[in-house]
Amino acid sequence: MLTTFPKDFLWGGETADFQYEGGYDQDGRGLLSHDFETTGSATQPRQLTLRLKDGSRGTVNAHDSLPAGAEVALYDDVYYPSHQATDFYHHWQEDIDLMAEMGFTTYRFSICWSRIFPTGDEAEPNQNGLHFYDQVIDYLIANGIEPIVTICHDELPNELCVKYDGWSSRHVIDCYVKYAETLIRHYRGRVRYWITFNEINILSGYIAIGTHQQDPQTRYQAIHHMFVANALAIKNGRAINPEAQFGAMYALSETYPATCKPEDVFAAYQTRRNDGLFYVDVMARGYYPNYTAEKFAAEGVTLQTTPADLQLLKENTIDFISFSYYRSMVATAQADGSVKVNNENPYLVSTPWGWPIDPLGLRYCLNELYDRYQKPLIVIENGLGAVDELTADGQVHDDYRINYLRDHLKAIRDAITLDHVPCIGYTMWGNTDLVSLSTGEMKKRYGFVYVDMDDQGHGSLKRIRKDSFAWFKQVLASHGADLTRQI
Ligand code: BGP
Repeated sequence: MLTTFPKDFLWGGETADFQYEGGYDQDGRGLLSHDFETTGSATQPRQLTLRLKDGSRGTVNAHDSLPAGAEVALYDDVYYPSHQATDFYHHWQEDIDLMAEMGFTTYRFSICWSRIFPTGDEAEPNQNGLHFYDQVIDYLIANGIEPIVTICHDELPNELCVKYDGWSSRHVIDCYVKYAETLIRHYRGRVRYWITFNEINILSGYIAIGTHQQDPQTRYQAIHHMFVANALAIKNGRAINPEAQFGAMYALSETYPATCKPEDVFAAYQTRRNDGLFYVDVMARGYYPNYTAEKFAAEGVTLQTTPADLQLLKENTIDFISFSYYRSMVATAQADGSVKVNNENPYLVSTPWGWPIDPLGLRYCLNELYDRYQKPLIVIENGLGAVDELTADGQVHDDYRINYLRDHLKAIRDAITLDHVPCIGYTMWGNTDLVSLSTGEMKKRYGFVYVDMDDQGHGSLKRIRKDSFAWFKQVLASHGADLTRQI
């Protein structure tokens, strides 16, 4: 019987290309949907910069529909966080050295689609792009770090959005499958774990699904095309590399009923199912579940599917389930039948960005997922976004992060040792500081490693170990047995 983490448990961190890499115009990389997104804040939504139909300048909230006739455009006087990000493109060796120093046994990162297929439509990949990740992957392996690769992290080459309206077109299925096959073939023998899509259950907007309009019909049709692309990539990927393990990644922060009133309990159950587990149901079980009809009717969605699509979904399900977990939320049934979901839980303390801190919710989530799917699980994103202060003598004392991570690791350990849930790995989000996805800020930091850069991209990009760096190193040296020791 296990009393702590299993010996072969995967320990590490993880990042996403457009938040971390930079080098947006280097070595043949094409523009990505995210390259047009400005910085924002907790109260100021990020914008896409536009050229309007009449040729004038405009902006739109990054998750809203584009005005008719508008297309995204870049302007010299605007700061776009993805262009430099925290410059992994030129710091990859130094950053991997720091991961190795902490004792990582895995590192999950995403490959930038437009670095490999700059417009998405080329017949042949950009060799410079493949070469960049050759160096990264080889260096990880040389340091005993197993790569887990996300094929698509909330993005697509911008040309696919402009020419085909992104995932609303079936043509993008072919583009994605060609891209996925290229990666699986090229990195065969070096990459075993593949994640087809990041947080597919919360993807929306031009930046993530590439569609100009954002109504439920457009979104769910796009998601259906992604389900088909996932199944085809798995089918062809298994033929290319039978050793490969395929998973998808979901945003599954837990949802609780606001009270024990039956209406609140049922509202929480339905919210959980419709907004989260629905996507896992399709990809892990291989079919649209029974409650789909009611879900789509309520949102006015009529899905176009073919018998061949449904057969593909059935025959090509994922091998493992990975998920992000940051917080829990609360659902309250409303008199008009709708559900209010928010962060207002009086029993929990929240981060400065209003996310309630709830380690037990992670144990709950792990149990819920294993009870429902009986597939291996990876906690692939977890961490604390906080304002870190660099002291005059160049240190960052982030005991709040150590506390957050320790409590969440204890919850995972309890799920493994007490509940016998097969959780096979943990990767902490943003191990090196990077740009926040939701706000585009630098001041919302997650890392073990501080990067000297501000919200406008100014700074030396110097890497500085925070206190949590030494703490995590101790945790890994003990294979997770020692979660208590303070540094
Ligand atoms: C997840 C994304 C990541 C990441 C993380 C933290 O949803 O997969 O890309 O950014 O959330 O979110 P944020 O950066 O907004 O704090």
